[in-house]
Amino acid sequence: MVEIKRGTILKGVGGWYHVAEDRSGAVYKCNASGRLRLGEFVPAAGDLVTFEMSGEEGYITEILPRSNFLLRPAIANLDRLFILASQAPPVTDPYLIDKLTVISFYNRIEPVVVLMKCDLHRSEELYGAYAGSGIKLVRASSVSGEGVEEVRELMRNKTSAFAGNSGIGKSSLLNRIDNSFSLTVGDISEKIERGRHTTRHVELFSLENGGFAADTPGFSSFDITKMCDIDKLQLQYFFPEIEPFAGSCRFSDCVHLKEPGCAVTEAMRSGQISASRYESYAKLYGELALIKSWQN
Ligand SMILES: Nc1nc2c(ncn2[C@@H]2O[C@H](COP(=O)(O)OP(=O)(O)OP(=O)(O)O)[C@@H](O)[C@H]2O)c(=O)[nH]1
Ligand SMILES: [Mg+2]
Ligand SMILES: [Zn+2]
Repeated sequence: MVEIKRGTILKGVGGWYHVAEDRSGAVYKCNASGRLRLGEFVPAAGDLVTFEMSGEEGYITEILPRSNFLLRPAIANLDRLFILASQAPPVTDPYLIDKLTVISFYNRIEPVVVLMKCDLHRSEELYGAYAGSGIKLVRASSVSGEGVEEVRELMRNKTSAFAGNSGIGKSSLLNRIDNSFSLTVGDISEKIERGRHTTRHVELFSLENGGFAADTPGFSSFDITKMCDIDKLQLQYFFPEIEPFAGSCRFSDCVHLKEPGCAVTEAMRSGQISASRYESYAKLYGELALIKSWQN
């Protein structure tokens, strides 16, 4: 009888998939039936699959139900999204961080904001914006080692992805976290090469402490377009620090922009909600309202 194995897809290359078996961690090269590849669910990195071996090669028989799926980069079943940001160059626009935190919550992925290059800049403003937000926040440096252990612990037995603008330090941090990584750091030629290709394949690495992680391209190519699926009226629930105030507004249909008696804008004025986070909420609300008015 053929033994059915279970594993996680690490990457897809030219119709082949590298699958790490759950029990042994061994990686097998597998192909997928046309039914799977042409079906609704094209296998992607992060997919949990069942497979059978025929000689040296494997054959994916089933993709197990996904807890979530991001299209760009194509990655399934993420537990955590590490959003790297800094006030040291390249300085991060908080609006980009906030778009990614919303996408994370919407997809039931836990975001973690990592303030990078803390050896150069403590990023006080960003720290202030996220410290009371209900979003996990870590200060880190791949030079001093600050925060490395904390990030490593957050990754244990989880599937994680790292996002952040080019040069923020994603590859440097992953290299320090786990010996499975030997990613190129600050390599100009690699960046030029990457610029020519709009799609870049995602690769998950097995972590020594259990779990998987992927380095991903910058914010620009992230799944921001998928924002359109989010209903502007739901947006408030994807800001953990706004939600608790949302029920206390004078009007039950308050969207916390210009309404009188709004508990959210009041909390912002009294410093309980950061002004930068509130601004992102208002800006995103405006963008979502615009998308919907085009579609209707
Ligand atoms: N001072 C300081 N420099 C850092 C830190 N992390 C990374 N760097 C430097 O920042 C530059 C970019 O780091 P990378 O790790 O290549 O950045 P990346 O986010 O992977 O960039 P892309 O691969 O282009 O998306 C390199 O010169 C690193 O040495 C840090 O914590 N502190
Ligand atoms: Mg990199
Ligand atoms: Zn309100």
